[in-house]
Amino acid sequence: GCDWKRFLRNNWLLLSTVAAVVLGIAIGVLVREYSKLSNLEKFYFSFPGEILMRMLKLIVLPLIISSMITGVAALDSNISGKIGLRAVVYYFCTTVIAVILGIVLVVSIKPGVTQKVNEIDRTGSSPEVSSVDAMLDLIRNMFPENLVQACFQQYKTTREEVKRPNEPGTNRTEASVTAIMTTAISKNRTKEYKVIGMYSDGINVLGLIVFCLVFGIVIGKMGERGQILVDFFNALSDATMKIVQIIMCYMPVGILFLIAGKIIEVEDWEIFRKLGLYMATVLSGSLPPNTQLEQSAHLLELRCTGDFPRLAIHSIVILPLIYFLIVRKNPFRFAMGMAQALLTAVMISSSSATLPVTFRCAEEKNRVDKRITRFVLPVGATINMDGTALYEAVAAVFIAQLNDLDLSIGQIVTISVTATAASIGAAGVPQAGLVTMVIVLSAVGLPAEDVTLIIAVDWLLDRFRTMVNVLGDAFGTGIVEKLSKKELEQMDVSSEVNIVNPF
Ligand code: DAS
Repeated sequence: GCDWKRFLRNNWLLLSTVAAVVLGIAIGVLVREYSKLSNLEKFYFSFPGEILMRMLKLIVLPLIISSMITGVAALDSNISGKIGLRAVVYYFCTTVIAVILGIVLVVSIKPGVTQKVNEIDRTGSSPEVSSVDAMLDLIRNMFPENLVQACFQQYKTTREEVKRPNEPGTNRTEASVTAIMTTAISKNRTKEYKVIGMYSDGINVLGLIVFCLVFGIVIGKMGERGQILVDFFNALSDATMKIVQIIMCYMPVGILFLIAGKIIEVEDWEIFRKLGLYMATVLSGSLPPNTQLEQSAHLLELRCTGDFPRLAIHSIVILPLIYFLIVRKNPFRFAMGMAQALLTAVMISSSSATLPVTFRCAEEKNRVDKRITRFVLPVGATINMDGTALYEAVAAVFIAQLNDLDLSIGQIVTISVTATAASIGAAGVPQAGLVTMVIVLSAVGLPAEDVTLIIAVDWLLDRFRTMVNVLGDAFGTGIVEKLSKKELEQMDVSSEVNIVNPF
């Protein structure tokens, strides 16, 4: 009776999004089967989905800026320091756990060992990118030279620019990655032309976060004169969240067309059948050599799908366990509260564009303190990527196995460290993890060009690692909130004392 109605009222958005996914898949499959759409028509088809993506990306910029600044300004710098430290420790520990989990499993299961890559054409040079370059580029991004430009950073993606990556100020990682992809494409190693462009539209979130952090602290300390700015950004933050609410009403429509459009567009339809077969093999516990599956041409890519079980262990066992041990509440209930955000992450494979939804779920459904979410979520979405870290470590070991290379303990440690760094450096945009993988490969002397071996399945894996990334951020808010309870309560008391009646 009444309970049922309440449930509907509280969850109508989630329910209609789920319905949209189901309907989208059905429509996608039907259109694919029964009509021959031209490429252009396929492109038109997902138009409503494209609009959703644009709206989400649009709102991310004011969201990050206003929430970071007000989040930091609202806290005493002493307290925000403590909260920040806790968040960073959590991010770091969970990322390292993810990497270790990935490495232990891939080293013991050895998915890449039986397959040889002799057939791969290795002529032509792939440009070099060292881990030093990667670190420098990461730090470089923290200090954008132009704040306005940081909001719509244009990565260097033309061939012309790739030719001279040695100029001062050039982000060598990006330049090299582009060169590698260009070579791969010219050798026809990949059909995913989009890859080249994937890095080209983005916000330099890391740079903005660093700036907003400093800005928030400064205006928080300025007293009365700073208050006008604090008020301004508070109002901006409220307005932004209102707009997010509006966008979310459009969400089911957008998602329906996104998923249907993707199903129509996928070329390698076989991937799903083989995936099922592969998963069945993995789940049944063994990988018998020379099965039919083993010989199939796509084995190379399929091996990487071992990432699914790994990602699942991290998100169903490890993260919930950490949450339970610290917060002492039901982690799955918390995860259910995040359902809308997790679903969105799978659908759009970008943790940055999912951020508005993550905010709403954490604040409205899970009732996490806004002083925590505002400050902790934007940072988490940018630097905390458990799924990406796991994936990069696994893929690097996998590629080493394909190359018949026995990794020493030292090299495995190097892979772990660079995979952690690469996940921090990866932007929260689709397939960013594939790009920063180049760093991991170069660090242990593997052919960086081999990232192209796993491109074919990356779009699919990307969706699930993005979900794990978002889940990790979400649990982080709950955990940091619990750990900071004392400070937050103290602040309530002291702010009550400090309220001065202006009249
Ligand atoms: N898809 C990215 C994200 O938004 C990261 C990745 O490509 O690994 O989290």
